[in-house]
Amino acid sequence: MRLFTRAIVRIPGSNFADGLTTVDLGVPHFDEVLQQHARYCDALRECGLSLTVLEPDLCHPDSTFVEDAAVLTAHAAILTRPGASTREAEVEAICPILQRFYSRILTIEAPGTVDGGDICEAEDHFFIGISLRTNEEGARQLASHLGVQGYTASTIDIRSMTTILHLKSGISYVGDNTLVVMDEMVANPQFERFNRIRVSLAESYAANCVRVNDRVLVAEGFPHLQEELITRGFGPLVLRMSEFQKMDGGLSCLSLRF
Ligand code: CIR
Repeated sequence: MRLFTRAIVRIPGSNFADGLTTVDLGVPHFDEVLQQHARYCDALRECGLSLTVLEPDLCHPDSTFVEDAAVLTAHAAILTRPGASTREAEVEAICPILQRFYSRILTIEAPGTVDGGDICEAEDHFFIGISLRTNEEGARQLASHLGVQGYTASTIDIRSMTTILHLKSGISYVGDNTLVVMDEMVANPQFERFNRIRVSLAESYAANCVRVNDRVLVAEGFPHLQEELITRGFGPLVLRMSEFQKMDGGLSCLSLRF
């Protein structure tokens, strides 16, 4: 598992609640959004990361979900081309920040679309979700960029799954050859070579967790996954995510780690 030293985050804007969502969990409370975000940033620092904290971007209410605008490998930053038109320009905003850290910046070109949330890195292999946001052409371009860097890639079509927005809403690679997988996807033959931690239907939201150095960030309120992680020797760091969940957001989307 890659060791991370840095992360980029963006403070949510006051119009955060105007972002896209497919769930009906109520309107996020902005004070609590900010608190949960601040705690998330502290957690990344506890994991040893130094943070680049970007100011709120009121032109893009979803822009706190920075993960969707880029895919960062050990060798290059790949700017995505988000599948939702309201999010397209988030990429321009993140580009100069990535240029500070990466000399090699690659792009996804039209008609390709890719959301970072659909990209799951598992050591030298990348799973690419084909979703309502990431299309086949975007996946093809991304796989080609990754191939040049020595990675392999394969696609997983999640378009028939109504309960998840992105691939990583349903699976996470937590290191030690282990995937955390929501019940609905656990039988996928592509996951056979991994140890799998199965997330029950009742805890589905928790399948989006994030390994950061020696900890695994996991959403609060999902005790079975938490126990399972402990049993297998992972160190869960539990974070309250209720307000981000209301906007289809999970732990991974709130940062770009590298
Ligand atoms: C969206 O619909 O684009 C945002 N409201 C949520 C994005 C979540 N991102 C992610 O899972 N990577």
